[in-house]
Amino acid sequence: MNAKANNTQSPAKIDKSDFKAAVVKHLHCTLGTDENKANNHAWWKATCAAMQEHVLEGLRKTQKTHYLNDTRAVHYFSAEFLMGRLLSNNLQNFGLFEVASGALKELGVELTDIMEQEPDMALGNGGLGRLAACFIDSLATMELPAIGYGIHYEHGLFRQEIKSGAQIERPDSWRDYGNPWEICRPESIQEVSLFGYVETKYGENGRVLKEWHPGSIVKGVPWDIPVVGYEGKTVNVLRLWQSEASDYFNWDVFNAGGYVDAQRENVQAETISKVLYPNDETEAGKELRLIQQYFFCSCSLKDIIRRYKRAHGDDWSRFADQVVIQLNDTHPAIAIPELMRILVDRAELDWDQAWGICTQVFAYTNHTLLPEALEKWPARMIEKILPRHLEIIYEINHRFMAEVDKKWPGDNAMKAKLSIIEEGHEKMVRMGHLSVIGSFAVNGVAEMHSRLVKSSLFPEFDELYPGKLTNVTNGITPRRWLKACNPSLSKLIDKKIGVDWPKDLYKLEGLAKFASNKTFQKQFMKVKLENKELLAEEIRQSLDLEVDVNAIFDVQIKRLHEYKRQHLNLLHIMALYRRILENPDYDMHPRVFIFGAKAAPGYKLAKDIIYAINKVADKINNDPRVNNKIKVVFLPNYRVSLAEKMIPASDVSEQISTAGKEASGTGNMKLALNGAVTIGTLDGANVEIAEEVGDDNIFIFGLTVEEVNELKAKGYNPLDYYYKDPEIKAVLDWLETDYFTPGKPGALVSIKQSLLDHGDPYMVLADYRSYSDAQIAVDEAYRDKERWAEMAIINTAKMGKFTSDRSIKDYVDRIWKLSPCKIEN
Ligand code: 73E
Repeated sequence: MNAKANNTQSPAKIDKSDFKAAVVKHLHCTLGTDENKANNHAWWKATCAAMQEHVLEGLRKTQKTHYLNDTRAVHYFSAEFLMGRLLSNNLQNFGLFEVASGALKELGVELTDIMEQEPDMALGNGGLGRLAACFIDSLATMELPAIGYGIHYEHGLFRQEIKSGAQIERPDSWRDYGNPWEICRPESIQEVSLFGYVETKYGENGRVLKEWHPGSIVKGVPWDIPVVGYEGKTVNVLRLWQSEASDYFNWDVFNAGGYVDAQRENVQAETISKVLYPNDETEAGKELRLIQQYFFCSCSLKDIIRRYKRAHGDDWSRFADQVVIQLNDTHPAIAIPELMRILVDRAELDWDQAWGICTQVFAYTNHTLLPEALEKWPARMIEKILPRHLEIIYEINHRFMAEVDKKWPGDNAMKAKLSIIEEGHEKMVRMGHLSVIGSFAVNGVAEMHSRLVKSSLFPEFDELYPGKLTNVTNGITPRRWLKACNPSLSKLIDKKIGVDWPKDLYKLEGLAKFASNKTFQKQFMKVKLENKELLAEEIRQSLDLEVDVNAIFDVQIKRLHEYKRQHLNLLHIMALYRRILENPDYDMHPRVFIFGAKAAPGYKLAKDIIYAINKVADKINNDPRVNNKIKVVFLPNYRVSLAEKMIPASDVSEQISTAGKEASGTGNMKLALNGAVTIGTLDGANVEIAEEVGDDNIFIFGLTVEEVNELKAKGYNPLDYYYKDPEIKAVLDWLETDYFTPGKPGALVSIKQSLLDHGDPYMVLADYRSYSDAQIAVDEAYRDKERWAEMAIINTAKMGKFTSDRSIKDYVDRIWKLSPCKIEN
């Protein structure tokens, strides 16, 4: 067949007229409308459909090549993938953005307008889910065989509205009008068992056989989202499982067997993949969450095994050569006993052989040290939902305890400490311990975090398994986080250093030599100003608020959490306001403080902080005495697509977590890449950003981890700071009045209480003065236009290390041992 007629010629050869014809064809034949009737939504869908032709062709070639080459592949197991929008990404990666834009223009349509029609795929909470999305982008770009496995949530992270200053959660419905990228694969449906009981039988030669009689069976339906690598050669897949009632499971027969009770436990199958738990950094502890985790792990393992068996039959000896599974935190840790179950109970391998395979297949990434995020499940709950898995976990632990005894003979305290089972009034299963024991590699996500994983989270495991614990510093994809989201800066960079940087980010280093060049400084800052104008327009539209683009755009965007300390930022804003009220000539460069943050719906103080930011914003923005020196902006519904607008327009990046609490952070990298200068603590990846840009190009403040620990050991008393620093006292007392909440005194008091009565667990007051001083230094630096431009350029120039391609290279070289596989066109 004529390739052109089929419209599947290589994307490199597509021109404007081809693209136009394809869009019009889909408008007619896929959507049943025409150019005169089509609205932006229809144009968006037709454009996606035109793109999807190339995407699917790339996917087919990739899958065929991987199959023919029987490639070893990484399987990235993650309960979250925060993909955002895909049209602009896919156009960019195929090199068709300009072509599409021109083609649509000729049809009277603005590409950037129709891109706004795409709902974000918000199947994640924050950094952990976005990291997974960046990683699969890099894997495809680097032509590595990889599959992402996760859950096809019907509702992603809630949509945030702000009503009278407070957060309201609304359901997210990302596929209400159909998602043009996903493909349902009914031919690869899997079945997953739940509940029921285990029967012990005796086989030949007295072998103990375990048979799990499930109380419920659900269907897992796979939906594939193609993942297009940069330059469009490899198209990998993100496979997301949707739960459905099983038609195979016959309740009448089951009940006739006498297991009537089991029916009570039958979960509504469809509820499993209904909604993403909106908790970031907290463990939900809910039965449905465990079922979600098991559901997607079981489907994914069976999918992997089906593919393996197609090539290798029942020969398990090569499984670990072909398959590596990366566990994105402990959320998929239940995959470890599930693979053991499949190997021991189903494939009838003996325990040691099965365990040998498992411990060569799994690797685990730890993302947090926060105690409230370390997953533990009541043993009773696991027993109820997954009775066989609990037995397997006990057996793993039994054997592990023997290992511990060998290393530390007779040390029962050590056994209790390292055991997978935490004894207490309720027995709990520690998923972190299970993950470390069942994996061949364990990594933290930034140098400092990995050091803390070794020294304070798992020190004994580090002693027991030398070399198992390691670091892979996080990264971000420069394709989305610079090339696509900041086209003006990208073009300027292209002109200056060539076009190779999206695939080799260390090339940005080439900008450093122009950092003090006045002409380049002007060009760089002109782009920043244009981006600020675009964001100012967004703010106008969203909040009906005018902001001055010559002011410093100071941005804090991340989930709302006490440890991230948005309230430290807020206290400082209140202090500036107070300084201006006390001295109308208070000398500062105008600043716009911009926030974006969602709070977990059940996290009261986090919601109170959002409310406080909005109330303080109302007051300051409408107070003529402020004379526009400060504006406070809270942009609702922070999400990937909003980040793409905010990041290019930022001057200052707020990375102000308590030292030791933010494992890495990735927003810090995105902002610096786009020329924002960081004000931050020595926490997470900030430490490595500081190393790269140098002390002169970052504003570091606050206690170090060691100082935090010393102060805690000595006895931290926030009242010391309250009484010694009149500004702290004044702003905290202000929160108790009705100044910001007229007629509602005390509406903001919970923040003061958390800092004074509840011990200020994240040491906001201890770091306040140092933060305020650093902000004065920021202000001074910004006023020196040339100095600031130089700092901003250096920040962009020195971000090479933080491409997710580098992270993936680290994983590949040190953990996964994968080779690229070229896809011929
Ligand atoms: O520091 C970030 C890190 O950059 C960390 O807080 C975050 O992961 C990012 C990527 O490595 C993270 N999220 C979670 N734990 N760590 C988490 C925990 C429970 C549910 C959802 C997310």
